[in-house]
Amino acid sequence: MVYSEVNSAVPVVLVYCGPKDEGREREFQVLAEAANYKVLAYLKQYRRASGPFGIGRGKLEELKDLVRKLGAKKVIFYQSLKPAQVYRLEKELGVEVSDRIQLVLEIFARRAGSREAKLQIELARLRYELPLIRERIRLAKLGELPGFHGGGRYDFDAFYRHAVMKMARIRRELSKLRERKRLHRERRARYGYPIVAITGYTCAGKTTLFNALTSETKLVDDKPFATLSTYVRRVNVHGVPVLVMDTIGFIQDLPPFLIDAFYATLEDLVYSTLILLVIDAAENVSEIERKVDTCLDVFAEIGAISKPIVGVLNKIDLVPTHVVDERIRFVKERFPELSEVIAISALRGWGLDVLKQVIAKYIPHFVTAILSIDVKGLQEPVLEQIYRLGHVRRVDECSGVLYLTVEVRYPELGKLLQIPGLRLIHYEFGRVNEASSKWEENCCTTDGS
Ligand SMILES: Nc1nc2c(ncn2[C@@H]2O[C@H](COP(=O)(O)OP(=O)(O)OP(=O)(O)O)[C@@H](O)[C@H]2O)c(=O)[nH]1
Ligand SMILES: [Mg+2]
Repeated sequence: MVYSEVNSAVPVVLVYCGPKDEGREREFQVLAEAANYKVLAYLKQYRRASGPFGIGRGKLEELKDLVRKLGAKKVIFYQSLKPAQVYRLEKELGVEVSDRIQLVLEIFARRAGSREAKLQIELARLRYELPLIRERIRLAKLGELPGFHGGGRYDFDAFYRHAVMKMARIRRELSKLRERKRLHRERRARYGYPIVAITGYTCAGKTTLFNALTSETKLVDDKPFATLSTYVRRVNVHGVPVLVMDTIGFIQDLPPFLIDAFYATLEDLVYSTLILLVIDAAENVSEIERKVDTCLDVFAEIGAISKPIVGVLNKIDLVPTHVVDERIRFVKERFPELSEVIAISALRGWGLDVLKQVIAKYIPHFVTAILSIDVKGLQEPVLEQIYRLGHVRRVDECSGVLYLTVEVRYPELGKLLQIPGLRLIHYEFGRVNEASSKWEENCCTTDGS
């Protein structure tokens, strides 16, 4: 297929090699355009990529022809290419060759705002490029390739060493940033706010929903990966304070190293109380299926699949009511792991009241906490205050320390923790009789029995 319309900057030819899949094929082009490429032509081969060039000889000739005739400056492959394939292809085609992972990295790099996001992208880019540099070193040593930027072979070695050192530096800085985040998370947990995480495939409308729930004005865009960091805001849902979290969108076929480097921002999901999985209801069922599958795979990978997950079919302003009903039925049947499925339009504010009712249903209204206080410093008014705020279910004493098992309405937990001398040992959402065996274990170890 050859395109005549002009889009933007660098002219490219896209190559898709794999099973026929309209959703994936279209998404690849959307990504290329989001990275500001002008797509001149899109070559497709519906079979497994293999061989020294990743495509068959016949297709390679076709590709060469297209590149020459259309004046393309770059060729981008859907499938990940091995370093040796990149160099063979570049030699044959006479233009730069890259792949979809590189494309995703370019978009991330263009859009990253926070320091953490920038570092994660830089680390992912270096991890991706290191094998390519290694291959260049190998070829230079075999005398098959001139030195880097026209220099000698040692330029490659120096560049490689520099990249390795830079990666170590970035890892150190990232681990400091993550430690700070961990402390933030602990503080949040200390005050007992449940977290409602807004997740979903890229462009599903997560940030639009986040803005609607929190009255924020975070960037919304019709291009993929508008959001690259998690944002958290406190809101009241039916009188209960809740932290609402916007997250980075998912996309199919990401290599593990990119998930590792980038989706570390998603570790917050593991600490959430409820996951909202935003789904674009305006897409057809096979797209919905592909995208929800991708999201659930990531949840499983990061260990968040056991949370209650509510499917939120968004953009219902774009489809007739009977289609919305069909989509709801389809998602419920196809994904029984979703606790329930509701329909909204984040843009128009439709269905947000129902959404809040659903959120209220899943967030616990009670917390069971184990608190400790020194018997020596204990005074009557302190005990009175504790009894007024919560329901003391059990009192144990061990080596001059009192351990209190208190059931408290969850908005009151913050007040309880402000009582001088009182320390939070452990807490769990729910009343005492709802608490898990883990809670029982914890209780037993605390009172020394
Ligand atoms: N018609 C309609 N458009 C919507 C709705 N919600 C979001 N959109 C549009 O969908 C596009 C993507 O919205 P975002 O909120 O940026 O989506 P996102 O899921 O945060 O995307 P990423 O951060 O890139 O992963 C924007 O053009 C929004 O205006 C909706 O309810 N109805
Ligand atoms: Mg977003």
